Amino acid sequence: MSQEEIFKEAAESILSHDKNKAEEVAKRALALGINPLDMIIRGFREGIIQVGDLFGRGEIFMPELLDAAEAMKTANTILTAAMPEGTQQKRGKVVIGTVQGDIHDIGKLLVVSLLQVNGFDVFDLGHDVEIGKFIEKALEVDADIIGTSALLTTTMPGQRTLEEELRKAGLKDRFRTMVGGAPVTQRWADRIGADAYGEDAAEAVKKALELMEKKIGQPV
Ligand code: B1M
Repeated sequence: MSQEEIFKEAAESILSHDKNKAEEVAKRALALGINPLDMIIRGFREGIIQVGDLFGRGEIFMPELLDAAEAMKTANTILTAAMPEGTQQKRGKVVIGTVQGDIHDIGKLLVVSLLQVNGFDVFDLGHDVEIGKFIEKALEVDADIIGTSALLTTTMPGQRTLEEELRKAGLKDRFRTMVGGAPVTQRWADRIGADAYGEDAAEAVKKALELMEKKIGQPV
């Protein structure tokens, strides 16, 4: 079986919101030696995007969306657990979460895994996180970066609130901020004054490394 065929099977397992199938395909891909990240990005993610489009067009409803998300999370868990351990050298501390009012966490979990694999210490606050909690945790662990994920246009303003709260508390220079999530753009990041925007998990790692390099003035 070719990689393309197994990617297609992965997407189909999400489209048919079949958790058992998603689990079986994820495990089979690992047994075949397929890169777990490729499997998520080129396989399962394609399925969840199509599910989102069907939901947006009113062709499927909440129960199907929930089941598809569950199948996606099952595959994600299996595949991210199979990613290589992070490097010994710690590259920085990141506090991350999905903003208040927003329970989407599949993409954020992917960002967390990739940051960990790339040597970051990650403090994941979960989803539906009050803005104050990001600052509280960042102070507690002396974080370098605060990352926020927003999947809804209605919750994106939480990312702006974080910038405002950091400025009000005189902490804007102490922590770098990174924003991401499907409706988030570089333009939005610039508009609210975030230090970086990550389009996907791989870019989130690249931007986090750049922020650390700027902070310490040398490659990390
Ligand atoms: Co919801 N949902 N959902 N949903 N859902 C969307 C986002 C939507 C676009 C679907 C649609 O209508 N077409 C739409 C939003 C519309 C809008 O705001 N304009 C929507 C809606 C409306 C809703 C509800 C309001 C539905 C309702 O109740 N009527 C409701 C809201 C609940 C809430 O949050 N309060 C809701 C609920 C749900 C489920 C619970 C069923 C489920 C989430 C389950 C979970 O996450 N545990 C769900 C899902 C699965 C989706 C879609 C289909 C898929 C999201 C996903 O997992 N994508 C989504 C459609 C879509 O996005 N096309 C949709 C895959 C994931 C790998 O990608 O999350 O984009 P993504 O993450 C990427 C990048 O964005 C980036 O890297 C990740 C990895 O590459 N990234 C970062 C993310 N965070 C980052 C942070 C960074 C950097 C990069 O730095 C810090």
